[in-house]
Amino acid sequence: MKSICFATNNAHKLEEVRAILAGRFELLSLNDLNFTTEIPEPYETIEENALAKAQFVFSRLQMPVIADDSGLEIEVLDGKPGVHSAHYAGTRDAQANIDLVLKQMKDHQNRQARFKSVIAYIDGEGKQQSFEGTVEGNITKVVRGADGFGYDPIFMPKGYDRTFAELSATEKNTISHRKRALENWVHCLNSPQV
Ligand code: ITT
Repeated sequence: MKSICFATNNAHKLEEVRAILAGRFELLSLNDLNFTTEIPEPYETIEENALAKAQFVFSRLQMPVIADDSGLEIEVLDGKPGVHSAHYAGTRDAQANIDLVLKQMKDHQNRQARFKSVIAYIDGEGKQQSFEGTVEGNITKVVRGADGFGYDPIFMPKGYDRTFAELSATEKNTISHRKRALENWVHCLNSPQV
């Protein structure tokens, strides 16, 4: 089975991606590879940061790498928190981030939002590609559910009456932005090269 490093320090992402890719790759975490250097995310777009994370790790480990950069884009907030999702309220505190979003959304009827994930892949030879996945939904007025991570308790995917935090991990991993981006990547890997 092909070994690939997943360049993330987010244990929830690691768990989700391991479940989504189960049986297809041996996914090595930064921890498995004793990689402890902090990975910079200097850019103002999700696309650029995904690639930057993969490049940073590839340049040091010289092995196939994937990285995920992701975020929640809310229509009436002009796409915020977006690339700043992880630290939106100033720290990595998920509850503080949620509280800030709910406060900013207090007077808005339009609750449309989407999660976006970009998976950057660098193969063993250094060839780079990126794959996007999105899931549309709405921001709830109150927090609902305890599973998942980040903004899951306030994101209700279109067609569901439960938030991501009320869905089982299997249900979330069937429809999520991360699943869709990974699916695009795997599809490309399996397609004959021209
Ligand atoms: P790594 O960079 O180490 O992968 P990170 O958490 O810093 O981990 P990002 O910079 O990509 O990752 O920030 C993504 C943030 O967007 C994440 O911390 C959550 O706040 C939010 N987010 C992304 N995907 C999410 C999901 O599936 N459910 C809930 N929140 C999510």
